[in-house]
Amino acid sequence: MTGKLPFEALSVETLSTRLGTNEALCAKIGKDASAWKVREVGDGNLNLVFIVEGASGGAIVKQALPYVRLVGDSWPLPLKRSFFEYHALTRQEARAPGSVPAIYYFDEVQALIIMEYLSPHIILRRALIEGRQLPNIARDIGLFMARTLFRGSDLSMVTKERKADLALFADNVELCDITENLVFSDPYFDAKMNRHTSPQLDGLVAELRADRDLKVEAQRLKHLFAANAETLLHGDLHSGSIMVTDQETRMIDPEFAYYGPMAFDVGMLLANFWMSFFSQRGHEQKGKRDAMRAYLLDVVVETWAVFRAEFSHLWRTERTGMLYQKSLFEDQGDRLGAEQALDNVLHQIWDDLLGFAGIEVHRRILGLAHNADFETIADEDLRASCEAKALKFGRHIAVNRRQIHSIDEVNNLAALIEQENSI
Ligand code: SR1
Ligand code: MG
Repeated sequence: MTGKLPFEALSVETLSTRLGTNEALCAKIGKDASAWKVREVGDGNLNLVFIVEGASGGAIVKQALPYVRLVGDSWPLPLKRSFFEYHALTRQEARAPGSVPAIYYFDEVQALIIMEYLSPHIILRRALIEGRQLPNIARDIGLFMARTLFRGSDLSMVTKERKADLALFADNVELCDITENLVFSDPYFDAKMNRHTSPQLDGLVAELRADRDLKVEAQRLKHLFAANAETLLHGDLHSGSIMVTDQETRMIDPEFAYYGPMAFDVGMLLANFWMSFFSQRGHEQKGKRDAMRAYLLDVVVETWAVFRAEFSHLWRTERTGMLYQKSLFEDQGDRLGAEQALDNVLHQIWDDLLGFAGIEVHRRILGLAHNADFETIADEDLRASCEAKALKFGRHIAVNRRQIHSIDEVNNLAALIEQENSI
């Protein structure tokens, strides 16, 4: 396959013929394409994902489609998202080495990336639904977020390079548009593609849509997302974008990468741990999930602690960008001034992340793109009860974020709401 042929979607049947002479793929899995085994395993909302295995190994071939897979060709989506994913992965690897799959090949016209086959990794969301406690995720994800968010910002980068990169990613318009609508607006009105567990949640949904403070907060966050080009975000950092083994953690799928506020990635990620927490009741039939719930709250605490510690470490050792320059602080013997500024920056991230987390919870229950944590709860009454608790939690942390001063407070609130009989 050369970059000169027009785009054509791959299939299980055509992949070996079309990529059989691809040097990068042959070098990785073996030259005899007739012996390759190909499976399509994409379970995300947008793309084709193939596992290709040959005599000497395996690889992932990921290809964008010219439309949203979840909805079909009535919703066209440009192939260039593959270009942004490729460039985001290369930056993430440079800023947080070992945290993303290795890239073997990229073809912009075919919108395909050939990358490392992570095995025996599984999607983190699936592991959490199964009730698996993974010992390293908080450390690994906390480090990933601190390193990518700090090193992709004006705290670290040469400003000319950052502005050039900002211009490059500014063209990821259509994927931003998905986030801007699906996350920040659609859940709060009767948007066409919305769905929720009905009729159980109808009353609560009407209440949320009539909640002026909540809608104002959601729009403040949308404003922040659209206007605060602070750093290169992963842009879709949920538990379906992370692959794990008991020991290893890798972030995948950064096709939504865009320059936005640091708190967006952190808030979205933590929201997914809290949603997993509220969904555990629905997966309890094979045994109690008390330990799993406690584990998830610990993961939240540790992720935030690791993020803060690493961010602070980078602030003290790698603050080479044009923001809070050392000439204003340390170079004048004012280390305390630098610490005060660090405290302000972390405080701002904290403040905003609770808002982003709250609305991420809402959109996964009220919008188009739901998550398997709740969707795999077959009993609809039980599912609705888990979702209702999560919705209430999401509203509280989004609207009252200024009155919440620690992660323990948030976890205590989650634990209290979770124990309520029914909502
Ligand atoms: C139409 S795309 C819906 C969602 O899937 C992706 O994973 C993003 O989370 C997006 O919001
Ligand atoms: Mg994805």
